[in-house]
Amino acid sequence: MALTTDQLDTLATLAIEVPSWAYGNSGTRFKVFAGPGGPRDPFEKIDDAAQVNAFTGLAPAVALHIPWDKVDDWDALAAHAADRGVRIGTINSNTFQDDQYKLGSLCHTDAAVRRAAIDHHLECIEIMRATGSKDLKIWLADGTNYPGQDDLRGRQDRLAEGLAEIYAALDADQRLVLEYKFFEPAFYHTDVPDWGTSLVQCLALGEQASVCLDTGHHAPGTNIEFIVMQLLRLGRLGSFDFNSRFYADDDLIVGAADPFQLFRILYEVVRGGGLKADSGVVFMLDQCHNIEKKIPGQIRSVLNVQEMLARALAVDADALKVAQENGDVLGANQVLMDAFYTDVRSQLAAWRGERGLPGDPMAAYLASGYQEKIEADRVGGTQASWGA
Ligand code: AOS
Ligand code: ZN
Repeated sequence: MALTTDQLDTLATLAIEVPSWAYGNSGTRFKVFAGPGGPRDPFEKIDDAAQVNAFTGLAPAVALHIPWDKVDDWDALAAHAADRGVRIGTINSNTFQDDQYKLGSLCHTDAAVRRAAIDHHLECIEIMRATGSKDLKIWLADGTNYPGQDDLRGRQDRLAEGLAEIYAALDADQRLVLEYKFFEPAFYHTDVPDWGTSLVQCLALGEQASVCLDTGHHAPGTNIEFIVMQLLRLGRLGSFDFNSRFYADDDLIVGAADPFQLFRILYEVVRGGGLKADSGVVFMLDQCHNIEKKIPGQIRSVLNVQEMLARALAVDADALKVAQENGDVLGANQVLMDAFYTDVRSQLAAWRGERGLPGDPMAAYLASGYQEKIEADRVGGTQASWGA
């Protein structure tokens, strides 16, 4: 089963945002292994991210995390990105690393802490204006560890208040995307634990607020593609944070743990119009590469998304519809599985060749000498890391 020209053209619309923090050192609470050649500042992170785009043509934007990626001159950073053929994508706020946020940020009982958290987001919006970024992504570590520790309802009201003030500061062409996560770092309750809570808060804010779905933020067994379908149906799927997981929020390479799940998610994206420019869906990665080299890890990630998207596009929609309407249970399932089992690799290699890209981006990167060069050149300074 080969992809048609139309399907290949649709595939060409895929644009992935890579996370700046994927290029720095990361690890677990047990150990962070430093890798030679790690970027020392946001400019070098963008240099590395630009390599992913240069070899795959799939990653034209870089998501930043504030304050990790703060620079004195935002114009210079945006210009640097443009010079490297990429742009600044989503701005991620961070209210999880200051001591003052131990008991929460926007949901904290202390108005002074809430003020600090709101002001941080207002600063992020200024950075969006300076860099041309259109999306503010909010993930809150807010929650509690023990029943009775705080008033669940009070926290939800404070959250709504804080978000409303941040939302009111957005320009007409900017958006707020609210990420949910069912646990961690809080273990009893999380203030935005699920897509329903995120959606309810977004609906109260207005049209410029949507849900961010991180694929690692669900209980095991959750049918994530159902959530994708529902949010697209409601026009409120703002963005993905793609990664994969075996156990919790593992932040491993997307498609590594369960390619079939990624296929099912991307099938619902195709089915729900999520690839169309006016859908507003941003395809971000949120990953860490603890033991593998970062740039190859990111190249593998964007290729995995492309490959599963190609298979999702290969679903014979007409045959599927007929089987579904006839109540042909196994026939319908087979149509989907036929597409999933389609080996699209040689067709994708040819497709890349037609676009002036290497047929095998991973091999081309490894042969390019870039890795050896950064490992030799980047001596001195402090390597960036998750949480830098
Ligand atoms: C945290 O679990 C979330 O996935 C956030 O998106 C976070 O900002 C990101 O993982 C960077 O740590
Ligand atoms: Zn995330």
